[in-house]
Amino acid sequence: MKIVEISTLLTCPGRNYLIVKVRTEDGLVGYGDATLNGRELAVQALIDRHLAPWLTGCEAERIEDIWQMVFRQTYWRGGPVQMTALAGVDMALWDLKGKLYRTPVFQLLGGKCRDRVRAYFHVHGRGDDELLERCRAKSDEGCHALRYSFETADPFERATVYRQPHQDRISEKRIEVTAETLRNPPRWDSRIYSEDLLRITAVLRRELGAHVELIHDAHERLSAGQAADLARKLEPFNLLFLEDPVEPLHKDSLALIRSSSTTPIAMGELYNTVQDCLPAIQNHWIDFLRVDVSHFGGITGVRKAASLAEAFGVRLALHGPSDISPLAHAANLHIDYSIPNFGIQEAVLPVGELLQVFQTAAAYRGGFLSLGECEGLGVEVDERAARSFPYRPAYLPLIRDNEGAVHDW
Ligand code: GCO
Ligand code: MG
Repeated sequence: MKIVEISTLLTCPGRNYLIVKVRTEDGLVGYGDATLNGRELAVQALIDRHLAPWLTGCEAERIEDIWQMVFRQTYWRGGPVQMTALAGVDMALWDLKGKLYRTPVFQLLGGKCRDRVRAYFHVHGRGDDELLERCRAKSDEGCHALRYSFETADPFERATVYRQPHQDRISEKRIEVTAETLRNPPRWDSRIYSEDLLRITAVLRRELGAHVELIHDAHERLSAGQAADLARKLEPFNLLFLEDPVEPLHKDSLALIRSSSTTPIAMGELYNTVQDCLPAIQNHWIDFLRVDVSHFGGITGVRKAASLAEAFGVRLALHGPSDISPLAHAANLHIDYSIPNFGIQEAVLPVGELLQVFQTAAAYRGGFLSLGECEGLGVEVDERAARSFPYRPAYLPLIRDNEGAVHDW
């Protein structure tokens, strides 16, 4: 069954998503997600101009072979743009194969290892009180795993507020910034943030009790020493994990954190290949691997990393932010169902205009995600609706330190 067309659709139902569509000679269609936040056009050009002509005519069922062709035979390996393009094509091929055999993708991956998938959600508050109130509300809804973030005022220059990356509470969308905002970015001070994090975490643990799972994302903003110190001081509060304590290029820093503390560590949303994950996994520096199905060569790529992690007792907590589409969130679920070393799933529920473009078989109830009856990924794409929400240029935010130098975001 030959591929006759690979095309892309860039849509902005609230934020930008790049949808990949693969069509075969039998008229079957599969969809995948190739969204790379802030670099959508680069991925789109790679798929439309380079991959589509090259892959047209290939056998659609030979998913691994196509994966190897794109990963190895193009000579230029890895990197976020290429691995996102590959991810979109790979996901679409799995979707298509599921539709061909009229079965959900998790069946093709070996079948279910669990009946439902434990999920965690983002909770953001401006200060201790607001954060606590929102955590309580989320936990009253039945969600007992919370990734908390907050804003903190500079004690010396009270007008300066430090913000952590977060998603809007109502729409669950990250607030993207315009070119104008990039010229005057907000400030950041890791020392002040670390002190406030310790205070806020103590409040949350005390007020929410021992059984709520707490997750904190440091978003690669700390130095190795700061992260090691913080991880050690967070031990009494029993986090499920501390995420991305250091930036991804500083993999060796994880060794210092591990030798200083027993706080579980999660990392991986900025890794693109199994080779990127290797040191963290084989040295037992992390407890949870958080790769992103859309930036890691799709389901085929993530399955490779999952097997490697399984051998070292590392569990998966796949990246599931609002900047990947319901197609990728569904792909996450199919993987979560079918791997033995699942940990927890980061979740965002589709709202607003997103629901006009994507109808997903994924459902959420009382802290768990599940998939209803479905074929392929279980996501219907309304292309007409997608076309009615044209691309809007948007950027990831920047921050600078108090002297005005660039700081990791
Ligand atoms: C998370 C992440 C994201 C990223 C975003 C960047 O853990 O959910 O850190 O929110 O900031 O994916 O585009
Ligand atoms: Mg993160």
